[in-house]
Amino acid sequence: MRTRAAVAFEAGKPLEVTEVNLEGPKAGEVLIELKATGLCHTDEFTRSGADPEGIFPAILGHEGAGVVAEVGAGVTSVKPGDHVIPLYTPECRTCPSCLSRKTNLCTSIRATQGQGLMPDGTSRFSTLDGDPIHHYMGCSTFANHTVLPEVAVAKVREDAPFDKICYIGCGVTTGVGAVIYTAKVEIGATAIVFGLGGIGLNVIQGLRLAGADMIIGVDVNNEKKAWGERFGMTHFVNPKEVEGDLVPYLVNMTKRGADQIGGADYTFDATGNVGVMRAALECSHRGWGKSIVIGVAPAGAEISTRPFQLVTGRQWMGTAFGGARGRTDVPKIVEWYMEGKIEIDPMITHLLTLDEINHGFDLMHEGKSVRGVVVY
Ligand code: NAD
Ligand code: AHE
Ligand code: ZN
Repeated sequence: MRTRAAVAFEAGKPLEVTEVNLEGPKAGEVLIELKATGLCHTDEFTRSGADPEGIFPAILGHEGAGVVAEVGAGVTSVKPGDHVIPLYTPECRTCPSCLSRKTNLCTSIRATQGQGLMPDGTSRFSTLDGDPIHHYMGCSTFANHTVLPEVAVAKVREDAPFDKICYIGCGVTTGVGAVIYTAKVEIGATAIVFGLGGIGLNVIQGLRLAGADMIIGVDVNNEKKAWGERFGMTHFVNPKEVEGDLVPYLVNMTKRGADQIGGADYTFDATGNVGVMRAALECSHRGWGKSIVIGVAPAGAEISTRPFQLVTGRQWMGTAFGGARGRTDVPKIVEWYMEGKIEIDPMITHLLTLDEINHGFDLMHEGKSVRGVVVY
């Protein structure tokens, strides 16, 4: 079949909206008609050429929602007409990682996914001239239609609006999940969130849901103060306005108890800046602070700190997709949204057509959007 897609032909160049060929689903695969997709900073990271795993040409996008149009042989968990969210972190439930119960990082299709291919080692997308186009993060949601392995498809309730729940395909689950599944934040905790964008604001609402007491938001953009407060932030810090070092400033803010040792119980990096990741670790509490890296850093970037920071009991952790097990947890997070436990609507600041997708990335760069969503 033919479908329309925004194709990244070359790193650093705008996406080109054009017709492409899409082969139907093979055994174990699902054809999805996408209804909406969010624009995540990770799409921009790959488009820009900063992703060491980036392959071109590719159809980017990994934050979608849509309807099953057709299923390949042997598919049993979804059927045509089902409403679904594509998963860049699949859940096969049979690989050693899924069976370990210690991680959400299913390994069943990760090798071919990283090569921009379906599990059989081929691509379903091609140009009208027949040249292959790569898949991206196993999802390729910047297209009217896409094909995914069954293990990478979460079935969700049918009354949930596509232009909101697409955000659960990455940003909401990553931010809220980092708090609930990865950090396992307890009632009354103190927390610092670095970067109040599409991910950081979801960390903040996750902290509110978990019952954290003090939620400090840190961003270089003062316009993010009101955004953070909207979702539960209790204090805001702009590092550019802090005199002296940021870490002691934040440690001082979190001082409590008889010994007056400061530091937050939990800190989160949602910037992708390795200097920020170090600061986040170092302002977590001596003895038990957990610092969670969410941000994705460019090729070649490395993190560092004095080992003393870890010797004295701080834990440096990372999270992908918020530690969520896609087919199990994504339908639950859709329920949380529909029941009003978490908010999504105010964070969707811009609705776009596929033809306007490059403008959506401009808005992200300018710090004007929290989430831009393409509606098909
Ligand atoms: P975004 O562009 O919407 O937000 C980034 C925010 O960080 C902005 O508000 C910006 O002003 C702020 N910022 C930039 N530099 C800063 C600094 N030095 N100090 C404080 N604040 C600073 O991006 P996003 O969509 O929220 O994504 C955030 C990061 O998370 C990206 O690196 C993205 O690739 C990554 N990400 C990771 C996962 C995962 O599974 N681990 C999932 C989604 C996104
Ligand atoms: N390709 C990059 C890594 C990118 C990365 O870490 N991606 C996250 C999801 S970001 C969603 O917006 C992820 O899921 N990581 C786990 C995995 O298996 O990729 C690089 O640096 O090579
Ligand atoms: Zn993302």
